[in-house]
Amino acid sequence: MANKKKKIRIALNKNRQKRTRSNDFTRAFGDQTPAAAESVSGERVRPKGEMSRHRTIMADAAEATASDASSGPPDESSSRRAVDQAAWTAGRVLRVHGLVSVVETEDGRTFPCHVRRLLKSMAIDGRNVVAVGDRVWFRPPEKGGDEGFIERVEARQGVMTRGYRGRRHVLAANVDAVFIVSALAEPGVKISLIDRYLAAAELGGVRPVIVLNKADLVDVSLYQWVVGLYTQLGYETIVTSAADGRGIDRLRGLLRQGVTAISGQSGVGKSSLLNTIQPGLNLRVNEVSDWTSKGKHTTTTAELIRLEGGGYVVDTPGLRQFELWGVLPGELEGCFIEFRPFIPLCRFPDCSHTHEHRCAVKDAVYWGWIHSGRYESYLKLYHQKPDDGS
Ligand SMILES: Nc1nc2c(ncn2[C@@H]2O[C@H](COP(=O)(O)OP(=O)(O)OP(=O)(O)O)[C@@H](O)[C@H]2O)c(=O)[nH]1
Ligand SMILES: [Mg+2]
Ligand SMILES: [Zn+2]
Repeated sequence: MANKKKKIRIALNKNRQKRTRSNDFTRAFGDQTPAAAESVSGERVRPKGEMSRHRTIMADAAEATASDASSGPPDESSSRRAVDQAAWTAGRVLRVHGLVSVVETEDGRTFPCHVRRLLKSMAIDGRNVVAVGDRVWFRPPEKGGDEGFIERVEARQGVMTRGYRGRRHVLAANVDAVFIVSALAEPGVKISLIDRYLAAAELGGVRPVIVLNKADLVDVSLYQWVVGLYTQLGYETIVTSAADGRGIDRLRGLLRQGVTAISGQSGVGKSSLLNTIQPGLNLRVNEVSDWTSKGKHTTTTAELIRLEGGGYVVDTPGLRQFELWGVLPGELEGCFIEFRPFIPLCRFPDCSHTHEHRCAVKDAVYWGWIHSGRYESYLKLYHQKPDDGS
């Protein structure tokens, strides 16, 4: 029988199977060491794994095994695999331009690729099947053709995700760390936006580093409290200037290993920092020094870049809107690591820390143990108030 159909079960969010939050986060918080914070930041705050949803779809028998998007690399010894996987090549997605993704192989060659239709049908919304940083298996272009086909996307580890118009938008996949870039002036630090990115990093299992740029434009001593606030929480916080070079060596050192996403609102100097870190990179930066002018959003698509000193970076465009994605109200509290020791002390086990009486988190804010700006950020996220990142 030609074209035999077969039922297959596919996991919809296998990439979310992180360890559930452990119960000893109070101890980790008490340590106040970056290492302790790190160990916490790699965990999920809710047992997503248990909730992993499946969906049954009909597929060609051959395709069903070949396109199991969440399994490991192709197992050529398996007799069930009828598709010619020998022709598949492993690669990493550098850029996504509409329907075409540019994939780089281990030996540095790049190929424009389309995504196989079945993979699209397996994605939740049919878009964003492939994101920058994804590890994929693809069929290189056939003779005479110039586009390959992505056959499989490997499970992701470490994602920066946002919600945009009710959809999930993966900004960068398989990143180890994220630089949350903010500018001390032009446009100025916005705690609520930093906290929003921090929460996204906690949710995505990515280690955040806070970068406070344009230090040349201000008296840094006036901003020491921001450095103190985040350092105390265990987040590495670095004051930089793409103009006078301060802090650049520290950034360079951090970038040497793994993959780092560079995020933050438009005009804070993400591309400028990368150009200073690696002269010759020649990323487009905003030539208009007046940051309020129309010349905003200079970087328009995310791009994975291999650095000469080792490591990769993803330069991302500043986003007008950055909403958290896939976070339940009860999960949000875990994204604020300094709330964690107080949560068990609230009177109601399901306390939302917004209006309840005898809320230990609110008490901690009152006594100054939790910074009021951080609590305001929590409220803003809890009530899903948009944060204009433009
Ligand atoms: N004085 C000063 N200006 C800076 C610094 N870093 C960046 N700038 C300026 O800020 C403007 C914006 O810089 P970009 O690097 O394009 O900012 P971006 O974050 O990449 O912005 P998008 O690509 O739109 O997201 C440019 O005019 C830069 O010259 C800095 O450390 N000090
Ligand atoms: Mg840029
Ligand atoms: Zn509470």
